[in-house]
Amino acid sequence: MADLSNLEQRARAELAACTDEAALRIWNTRYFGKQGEVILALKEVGKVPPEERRAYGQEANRIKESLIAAYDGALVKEKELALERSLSAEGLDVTLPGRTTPRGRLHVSTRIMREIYGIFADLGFQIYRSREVEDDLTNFELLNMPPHHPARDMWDTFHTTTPGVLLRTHTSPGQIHVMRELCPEPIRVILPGMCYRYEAITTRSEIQFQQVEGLAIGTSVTMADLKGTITAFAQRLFGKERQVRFRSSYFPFTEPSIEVDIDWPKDDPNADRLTKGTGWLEIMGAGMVHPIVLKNGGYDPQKHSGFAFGMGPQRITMLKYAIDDIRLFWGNDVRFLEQF
Ligand code: FA5
Repeated sequence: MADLSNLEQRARAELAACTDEAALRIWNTRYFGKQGEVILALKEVGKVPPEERRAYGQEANRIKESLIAAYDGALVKEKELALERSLSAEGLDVTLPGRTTPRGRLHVSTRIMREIYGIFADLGFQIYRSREVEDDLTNFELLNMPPHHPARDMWDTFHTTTPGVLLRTHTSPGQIHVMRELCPEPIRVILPGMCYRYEAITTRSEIQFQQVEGLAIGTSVTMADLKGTITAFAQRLFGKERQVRFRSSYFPFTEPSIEVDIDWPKDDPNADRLTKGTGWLEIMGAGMVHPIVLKNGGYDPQKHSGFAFGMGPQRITMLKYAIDDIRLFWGNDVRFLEQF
């Protein structure tokens, strides 16, 4: 059976000898931990002869309560002392500048998208949003790519477990949606959004990237309108000195088709790597809307014509700010993001 008065005296003396918080915590474990002396003394109440049990229990509880109160008081006092010690040792320099709260900002891709929207708004284009999860019919077939058409190989596709449902590989299926909604009205829209391709990730290609599609349909839209629109856009975004190059190309949904390149500054040491030694970076595909696509959208190719383009804003941002790795866009490294 524990000697309660001896236990209390010892505990109080040891508590008084504690000089810091760590010592206090050790004291607490010694007396009130799982195997703590006070806890064990309380448990022993069952072994006490019945006639002494009541008195023993009361005394043990009194000691417990009073030691806990003493410990709590000592802990509070020790914390105050520690604060005083640190204030007098380190001093408080009220002339130090305050800590600034970091300010958030728009992601560089959001900024470039808004810049693109602004330029096309000036040219009379409205924004039309289209879905990212598409069906095979709209992403391929209605764009003149029947099943097994070899052109489908140009877009490595993420399919879903639902047959015929996929992540759009480009914003072009939006052309079908907007045509079917607005036919037979003339159209002048851009369709921005995320696209997905099952491709190898490199410094210039990602599996997830944005595109901005453009579509203009009317009764006398020509290739000259397409070239004029793209040149006006490129020079507003990059400056008048930047050169635009049109190369003939192939897309199943345009006829004729072109690819548009912008010259990369020759003095940039990354020029060779990013332009594969050509000095030009491809920023978009484009062309005159194919008669079959016009028909699928509800328009009569005898009466209507149109142009379309699809550009990659990440590639455009790389050009504008000399960014040498496309993976930085979705890497979420603040050191990169806070530069814009
Ligand atoms: C297309 O996706 C066509 N739908 C574009 C088009 C629209 C042509 C309308 C004609 C009429 P392409 O696969 O070339 O084309 O992609 C267009 C642009 O998206 C490219 O020029 C490039 O800037 C960007 N892009 C393509 N793949 C990636 C990728 N993996 N990572 C980043 N940007 C990409």
